[in-house]
Amino acid sequence: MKLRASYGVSGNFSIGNYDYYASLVADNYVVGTGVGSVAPGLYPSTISTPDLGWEKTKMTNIGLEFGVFNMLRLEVDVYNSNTSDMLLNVPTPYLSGFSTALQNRGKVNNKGVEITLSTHNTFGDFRWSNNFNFALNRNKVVDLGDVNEIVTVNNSVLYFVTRVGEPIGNYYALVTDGIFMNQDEINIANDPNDKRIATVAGAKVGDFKYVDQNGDGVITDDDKAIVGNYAPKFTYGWSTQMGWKWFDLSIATQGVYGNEIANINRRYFDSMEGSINCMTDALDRFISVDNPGNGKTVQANRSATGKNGTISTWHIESGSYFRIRDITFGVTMPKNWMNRIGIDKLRVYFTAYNPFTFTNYSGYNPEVSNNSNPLTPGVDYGTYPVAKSYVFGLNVSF
Ligand SMILES: [Ca+2]
Repeated sequence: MKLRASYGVSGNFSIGNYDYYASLVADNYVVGTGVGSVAPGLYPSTISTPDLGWEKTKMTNIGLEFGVFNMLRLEVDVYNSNTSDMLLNVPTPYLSGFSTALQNRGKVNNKGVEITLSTHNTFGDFRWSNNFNFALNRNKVVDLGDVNEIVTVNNSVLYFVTRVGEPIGNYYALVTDGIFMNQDEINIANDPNDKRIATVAGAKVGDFKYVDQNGDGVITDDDKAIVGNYAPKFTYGWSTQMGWKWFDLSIATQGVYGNEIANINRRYFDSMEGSINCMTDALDRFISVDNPGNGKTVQANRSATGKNGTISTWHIESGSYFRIRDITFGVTMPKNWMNRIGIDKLRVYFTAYNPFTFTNYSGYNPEVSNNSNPLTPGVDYGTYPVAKSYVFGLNVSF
């Protein structure tokens, strides 16, 4: 058994080279009178940040290692880290001529646990080893300089908020509250003296109702709330290797639990506007007062009314999954048989890569494309599916 502890300061300089300079991009400009003439010119494409520096992370780590002969080994690491001068692409006022600027801004705390357990056992002819890993991380924004929150927009429709006291990069959207089931509900919503149901401008029976976060009786942009984050509650993995006489089998798996994905593909697949093919969610849609579907899915409408087209919890999904990365089954021919035909070793194997993924996520792949901007993670706007592949192989040595 071994106990270790460490403390250190590290820098992250994932600033591109010369990012503090304003860079110029070639463009044409019209000069002269009348229609003028086109002259080649340059315009600044990024804002200059002359005092841009490294991120600094101070990390404390305590680790425990525990082993029982060669059969079992357990490692537990607990860490607490504080990053200051974070490198963030922060939105800037449009009158500066730029939408974002790379700045050193704020402090964030990360704490977490990493556990690995490995076992190696032999029972007669049977060999078996396992590897388990588990990791949990929590991040929390401690300070953002002179503001309390940074709101960032992605693809012009999806909002994120990074707020002091919360994790980095939360989805920031309206929260749906079922649908308007009948005209009475619409009338209540449109009555300014009746706050039981908040007004959704232009909404008809069969459209979304929303939670009125600020209680003013009207659904507006101010009713956006934190509705999820791409950072998982924990990640885990298990791999195993087994061997018995001539046979070997190995399996590697991996999982993520407790995160959310902003599946903004649903703006098209699940809009019920019929501009492209819909998901099977359309089967549960509101059809009429007597046939309201599951009460959560809006009516089909060639052009959405109310706020059906606005990003809301309708577009946010659980991103938890468990994936079998690969399975390999092999057979090694008995040596004495092979030697008779002049072969030293012959192994036949079959491998399946990514054969199974268990998830409720409706998109192609819950490992969605990550933007380079840490303030806007977890956006699925057409993530490529992972390929399944099956390989038959033969290892021969003479
Ligand atoms: Ca409101």
